[in-house]
Amino acid sequence: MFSKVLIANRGEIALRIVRACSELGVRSVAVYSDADARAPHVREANEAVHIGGSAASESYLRGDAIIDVARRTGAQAIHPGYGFLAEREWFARAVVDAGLVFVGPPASAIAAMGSKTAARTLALSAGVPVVPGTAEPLGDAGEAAAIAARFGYPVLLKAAAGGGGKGMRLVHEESELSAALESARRESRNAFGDDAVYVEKYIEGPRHVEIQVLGDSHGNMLHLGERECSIQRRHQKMIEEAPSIAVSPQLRESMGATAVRAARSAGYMNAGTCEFLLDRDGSFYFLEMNTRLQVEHPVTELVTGIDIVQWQLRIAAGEPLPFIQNQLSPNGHAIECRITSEDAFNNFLPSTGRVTYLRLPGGPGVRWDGGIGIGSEIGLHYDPMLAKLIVWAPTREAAISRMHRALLELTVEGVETSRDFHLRVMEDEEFRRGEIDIQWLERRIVSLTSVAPPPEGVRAAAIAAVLLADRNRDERRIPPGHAPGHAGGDAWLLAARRGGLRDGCPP
Ligand code: MV4
Repeated sequence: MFSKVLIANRGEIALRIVRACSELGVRSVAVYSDADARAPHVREANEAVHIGGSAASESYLRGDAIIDVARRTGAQAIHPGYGFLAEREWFARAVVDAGLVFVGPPASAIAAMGSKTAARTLALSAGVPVVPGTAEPLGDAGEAAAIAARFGYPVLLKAAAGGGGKGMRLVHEESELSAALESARRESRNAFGDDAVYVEKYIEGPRHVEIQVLGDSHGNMLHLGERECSIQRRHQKMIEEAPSIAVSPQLRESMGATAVRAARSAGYMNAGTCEFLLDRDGSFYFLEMNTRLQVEHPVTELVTGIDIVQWQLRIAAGEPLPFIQNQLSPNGHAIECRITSEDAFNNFLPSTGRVTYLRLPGGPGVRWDGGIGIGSEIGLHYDPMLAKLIVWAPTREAAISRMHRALLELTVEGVETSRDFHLRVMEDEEFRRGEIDIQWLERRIVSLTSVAPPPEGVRAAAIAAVLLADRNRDERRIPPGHAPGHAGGDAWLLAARRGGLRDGCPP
């Protein structure tokens, strides 16, 4: 195993990797920007090195500077987390060229899966089902119309360089096609510097189900089952769970074997994820492969008992996987809610400010993967995801109930968060029945976010009560773990509850 690893990331995922390193007896090196000088990932790592300004382009995207820090601190490997440099082929290559280990797939596998048309072609040749459509970029509108007529409308135009829904256009009939093609090209050119567009048959109301794979450097490749990721808004996932209620053991085996085949075809190694659309009739189609650790990896960890980040490090260090596929069936149910600094009741407007109060949930089956603390300044430089709240329980029903309870325990003051939105989803009857697909959230968002917040006076009084209770605690200066209960806070929360606030928590 390595003795020291550099973490080229920030926030909750940097902290998650620090924890994995710590448990493996590996020293961790954090890097940080101006804005993150006092961030939790900096405090928790064994060493931390400043790399530049607050803008990501001046810090977390400076691959050469980061590799330099790894050399100077004696780190043997770099873990990129997700986002930033995680899927940049040139970075993976530069790390290896510097004599270091990239904790992730080979640069060639990142490249192979980076182009959506190339990934489709690769999948097809490996016998992996893809949505009916073209593998080659479209020519003019006439050619597009001929192809679309062959598949039948509606069709979906997609950017070859794409991802995240950019450059994607739904076309219901031929009369809309040429305008849609033009605008898909324009958006794709602006976003990726490439206007190649291809066409697929549109799949109506599918689920987004993805398979986690793990491959070592000895030729072993396993899948860790699926994650249900249909609850998303504008291509940002909000809630994920494992397993999916739409996936039977037989379907899991089939999708899992398919994901492993897709990964092998790209020469994949380390942790990766194959995304599928799962149709209502049980057919599934490979969409793309994410060549990184994903935000939602914890739900898989909780149902398989496998620490994916630790295994990323072990695999990168050359260890073989000791599991066999039939040991890996999911146990119980896990749900993750992404806690973002967005005001769900105001069109998910990003919210900024300083975290003045933070009460974290706990108790049975609750996991908090966070990157904030009291005093954290939430700005606009980085992604609005502050933390992930993840729960495990024996059944889906119990997991939903547990998530609801944990969300009630969570209090974040100083910045708006998605907490109350998640509470509404956990209370939703359709969600509880598992009747979800990729359009579910768009359909339900108005009713989910139209619940009137309590009157401003009650809200202000409750916030004042919570802040006052917190200040009382600070002034007593009792070290954490030695406080005699939570009496002050409880009394105020009780008062707030009598004042008519839902469960005493400020909305
Ligand atoms: C699709 C689709 C329906 N039919 N392809 C969206 C992002 C990109 N990765 C692929 N996406 C989709 N491709 C066909 N042929 C619907 C989507 C889609 C979607 C997919 C996964 C998760 C959320 C989504 C939200 C809207 C559309």
